[in-house]
Amino acid sequence: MKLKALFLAATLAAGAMALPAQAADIQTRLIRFGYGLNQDSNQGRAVQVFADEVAKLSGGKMKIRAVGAAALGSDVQMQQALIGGAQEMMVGSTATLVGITQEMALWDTPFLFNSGEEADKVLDGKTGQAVMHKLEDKGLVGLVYWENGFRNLTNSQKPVNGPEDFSGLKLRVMQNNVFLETFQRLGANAVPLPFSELFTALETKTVDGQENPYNTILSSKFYEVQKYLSITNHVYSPWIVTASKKWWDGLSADERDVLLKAAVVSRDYERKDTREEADKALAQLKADGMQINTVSPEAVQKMRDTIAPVNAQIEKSVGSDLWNAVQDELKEIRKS
Ligand code: TF8
Repeated sequence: MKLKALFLAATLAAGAMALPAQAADIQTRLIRFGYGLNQDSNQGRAVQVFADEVAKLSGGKMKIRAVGAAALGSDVQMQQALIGGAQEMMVGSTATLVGITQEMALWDTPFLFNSGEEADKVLDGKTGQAVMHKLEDKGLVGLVYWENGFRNLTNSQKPVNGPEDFSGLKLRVMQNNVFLETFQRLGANAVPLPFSELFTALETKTVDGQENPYNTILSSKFYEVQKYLSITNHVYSPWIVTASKKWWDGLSADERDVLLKAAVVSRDYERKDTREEADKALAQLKADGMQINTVSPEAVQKMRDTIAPVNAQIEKSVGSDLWNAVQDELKEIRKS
């Protein structure tokens, strides 16, 4: 009798574990998820992981329709579609959100993080989450940060060995005042452009260069139109997965839970994949014929000094509380 009861309880427990997706309050949903890079990129791979996980956790009821290569629009256009409720989800640079939520400018601080692991701790910690939640006042819901990566400079004209080499270069920057001012201070002619227009702008020599992580320089084939890659690591860029708040507010708790859980799975996959691929991407860019130089620590220090005034501007737009909170968190992290 006892054994039978035990067996029954165990079977029920096993059944219950397989059950949630069916029993949970989950509707059949089609979720349009846009992103800017090619499908064959660290971004595209992680979107696929997210889509698979959402399907799994929802018992196939929630279906992600992933659309890459900015086919649904640039980051800024997609953000507006999310706010208006015409699109459900996207992933893109935090830098392109600064026009909507100025606190995001915190992540544009040049040389803020020394490693991806430091960035993870701050972004997933108190300050990172506080900044993310600011989006909700503006009609967006932030789910997780992914790694875009440390940014490096490419151009078609010359190797950049220090701040003096920026003069005369026409560089595309993200549509964001911090990036604009940073590169103006370095002496470049900085031109804000959406990423979706960048390849053509480089190809037609509308601009001489741009800056992005190795993975993106490779997956967007910039090596076809850029000769020089100068390693500066001048800023760490996060990506952020966002949802339309209009739409999110109409989801059940179970549906939100599926999306949040899948987002965390995709985040962990994406950061690992991005870090593993970065070194390989650099080697591949070299093999593809790019001329690569590492900017010396002394020259990097000169760059830092030249752009230091940008920090005051960032502190002003994000507020001293957030600014100091990140500095304190970094001090704590660097102690251990
Ligand atoms: C940039 C960004 C982009 C990303 C991507 C489109 O340079 O680094 O690569 O925003 O999601 O614009």
